[in-house]
Amino acid sequence: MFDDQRLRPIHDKVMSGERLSFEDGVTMYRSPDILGLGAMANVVRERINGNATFFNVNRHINPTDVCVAQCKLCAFGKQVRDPDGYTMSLEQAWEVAGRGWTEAVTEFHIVGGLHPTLTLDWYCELLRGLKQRFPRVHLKAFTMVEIGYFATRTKQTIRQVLEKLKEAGMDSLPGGGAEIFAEPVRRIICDHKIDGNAWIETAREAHALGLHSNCTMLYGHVESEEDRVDHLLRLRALQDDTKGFQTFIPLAFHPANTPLHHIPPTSGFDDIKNIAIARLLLDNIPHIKAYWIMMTPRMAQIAQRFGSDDLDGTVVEEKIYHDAGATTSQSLRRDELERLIREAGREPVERDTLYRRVERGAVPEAAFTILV
Ligand code: V47
Repeated sequence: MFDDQRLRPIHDKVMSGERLSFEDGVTMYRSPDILGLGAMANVVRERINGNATFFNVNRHINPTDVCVAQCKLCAFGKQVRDPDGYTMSLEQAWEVAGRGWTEAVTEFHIVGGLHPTLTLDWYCELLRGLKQRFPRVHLKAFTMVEIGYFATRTKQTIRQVLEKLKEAGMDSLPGGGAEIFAEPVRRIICDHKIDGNAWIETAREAHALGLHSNCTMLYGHVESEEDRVDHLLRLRALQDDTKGFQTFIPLAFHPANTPLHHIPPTSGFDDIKNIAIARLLLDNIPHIKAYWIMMTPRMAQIAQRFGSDDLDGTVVEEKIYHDAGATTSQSLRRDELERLIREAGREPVERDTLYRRVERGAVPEAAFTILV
């Protein structure tokens, strides 16, 4: 089964359910045996999620791309005085949310730049207005980085900010902004962002308030294999404490239009390896998402046999990856997602943000039921 004999002891551990170590992680990243890694990851994926591949019907909303952080990894954030930058009014954001309301969206995914003047009250009002207009839609809003920024700007604690946003309608948090926790790497790719410890501690606070979140890792820039494993194991350690992460999403760095444009894009080989290794190391996080916008639908489909059990959703409008040169479409219909999943031999399962099954009626665009 293995081209690379170094994977044998890892295989024995995986089969007996033993936790993998830091050294195992580095060995896997250094191994070219993508089929061996994929076979092991597939065993774990089927153990946890059977034959299901999950997707959801969601819409992204990015209220502003104006950002004081100016991370080198990013092509989305615009400087305060950049004429190309935009900031929606509350009415515009609510209007955008309703655009293309043909698939009975179950989730709004809301993230934006670190804006210099928008207030926490403005963000609370944004959420309240969305809940008023779309009461059944789950609001997955604001990365740990945005939460940290709101706290600094308003001189409140992380907990106070989270409580206010939760009260206004925030249901959970997306996984962005984690990048790579190792400080020397962070100094190069995102030096003005909160540090790795602050990201972890903000997630801990959110989980303690009963808010679930996702988590991510940005790979394929200046990080080492050790940095990747360190990042994954720090996520795993937090999950041991809180059980608050729902899904992990490995994110391939897209260099176009960023100050790091000289870095070559990741290969399909590395993208698939990251899915498989995440599935093997993150034994306590239930889902591994192959974000089709980032990987392309073709690779996200292949990933369903290499450890992933989720494709993300319909998305509708995507800016962060498309500003950085993504050539994927901006949206997929429900039936297109289902076809990709079926062709991979998996059972398509529409989920809500909390991974409860969603049932559609005779007119799927009109109504849905969340099965508890
Ligand atoms: O935090 C920014 C990354 C993230 C680039 O939680 C870039 O369900 C590659 O977190 N190249 C945002 N990546 C996306 C994200 C996400 C996406 C889908 C689902 C979920 C979820 C979360 O994208 C950022 C950053 O890590 N990013 N710029 C770039 N040039």
